[in-house]
Amino acid sequence: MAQFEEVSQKSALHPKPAGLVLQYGTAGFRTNAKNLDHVMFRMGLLATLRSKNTKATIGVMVTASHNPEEDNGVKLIDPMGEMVAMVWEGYATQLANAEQDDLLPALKDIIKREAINMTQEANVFVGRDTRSSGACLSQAVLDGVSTLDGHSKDYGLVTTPQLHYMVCCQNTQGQYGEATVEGYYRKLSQAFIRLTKNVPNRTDDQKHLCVDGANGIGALKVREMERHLERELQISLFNDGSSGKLNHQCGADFVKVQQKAPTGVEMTVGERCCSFDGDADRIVYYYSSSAGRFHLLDGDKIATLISTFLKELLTQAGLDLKMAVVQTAYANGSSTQYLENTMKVIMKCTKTGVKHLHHAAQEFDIGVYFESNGHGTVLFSKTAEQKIKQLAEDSTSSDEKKRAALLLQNTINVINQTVGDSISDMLLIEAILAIKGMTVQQWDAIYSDLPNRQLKVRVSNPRVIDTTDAERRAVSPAGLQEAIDSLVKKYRQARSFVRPSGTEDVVRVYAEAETQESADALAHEVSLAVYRLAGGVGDEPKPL
Ligand code: G16
Repeated sequence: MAQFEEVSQKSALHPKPAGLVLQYGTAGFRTNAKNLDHVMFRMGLLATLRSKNTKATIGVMVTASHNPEEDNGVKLIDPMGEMVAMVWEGYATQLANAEQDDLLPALKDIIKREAINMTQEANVFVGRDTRSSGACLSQAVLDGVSTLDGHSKDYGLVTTPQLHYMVCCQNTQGQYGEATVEGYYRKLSQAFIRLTKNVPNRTDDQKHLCVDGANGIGALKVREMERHLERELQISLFNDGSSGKLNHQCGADFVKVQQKAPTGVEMTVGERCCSFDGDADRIVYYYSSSAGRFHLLDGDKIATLISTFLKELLTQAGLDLKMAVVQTAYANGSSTQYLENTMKVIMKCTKTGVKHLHHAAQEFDIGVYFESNGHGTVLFSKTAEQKIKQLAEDSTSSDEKKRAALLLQNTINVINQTVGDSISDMLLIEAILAIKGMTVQQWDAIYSDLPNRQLKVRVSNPRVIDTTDAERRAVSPAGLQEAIDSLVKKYRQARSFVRPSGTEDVVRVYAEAETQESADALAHEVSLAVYRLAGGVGDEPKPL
């Protein structure tokens, strides 16, 4: 077949460094950009096969999100805008690691296993973040698509959630929205304005928000979005990429892990600030108190605010819909307690990675999912959306019910249900605070976080650590879980777990306890156990 000859010829122009082995991790492939050209070409091939296989448009996002500027990576997007199906992650790894001569057999193997009709049309949407390596790497993706005669549309610089949105719009024939960046701005901003416009007596101060763009794509896009917001939200943008380095000392990951303000943001005491990450699919909020203390409102606080708001609206609307909150092991113990015991919502815990949370959330009428790091969104089932619509249009329902149903409808429209989205989440949070007349301090006071600490440990192969129970317990290497258990017993209200990162070459350590000193000490001791039992490299971890 001519297509296969093309693959052999073109792939030689995107050679694989011999011996290089990469894994499709938590959110795709991620490593130093100089090792990724062949992966991108091959992901262009794979996305084309997936498109033929699903008879739908597939997305390929070139990004390494929160990683440093010199890294890059790729995330594959399935037809409804969700992360690519798990079995295709396996194919991706197979294809990325095939040596040059084995590429064609690997490709044919996938075609055979999935019984793909190679005459079927294929469509692939491609986007990239602001990394300097992005232009060449997305060209390699496009080359891969055209090699198998697929059609492609290059959206150029977009946020990851914008590309997820485009894919969903395209495959729902516009039902979810228009598959253009302008269409995205229009849908979200109209819903936001409808939510906030009638809130009485909002001052300019209340409409003001400081945004840290992480020197990335989110900064460019929030600027474009702002023009649509009719000054209902007034943004001071910092770290807009004009001088600083991507994710360096700024952005959502830095703020969450370091538990401190990013550099480059001029914070006024008590004022609401938020940080995006490098591809604008995560958000965290924060403020500083008059005593100079830094207060972080992470994904757990965001999930609490959103689920409280939704629960109140459901009660006012008299709608009996099943709502759940999905978290991971990183969720602060106080948040889980509050949601379970005070708010009495159904709670689920999954492995890290939005693909896991997203699927768990789909099982409910309303699934609120957030990772502590600020990655999350809300999913509404078709039934939930229909019931809300019916109520909003029902001329016999009371004013209170109607108002709640209309608020729910606009809430649905401001949310990007395909994946976590910094811009959409920001608009939702700002709308909720406005409607509830709540300050960031009042939001923060809903519950108090247990002090916690996250550390990274370098080991020769992070995958020697295997986990179970939604990553809360280690099953290998031998003796590690026992060591963690006995360290945890030394502290009050303590909990700790370890897991290999799927985006960086490290083991992540999480610890929480009654005091910050205890959380820091526990995190350090667990890091030492990892270093000693899991093949640590470099210097032994030092106390904080
Ligand atoms: C990605 C995933 C997130 C995950 C994060 C860290 O985020 O989409 O679900 O929490 O990586 O994963 P890990 O701890 O395995 O490194 P992003 O924003 O970097 O794409």
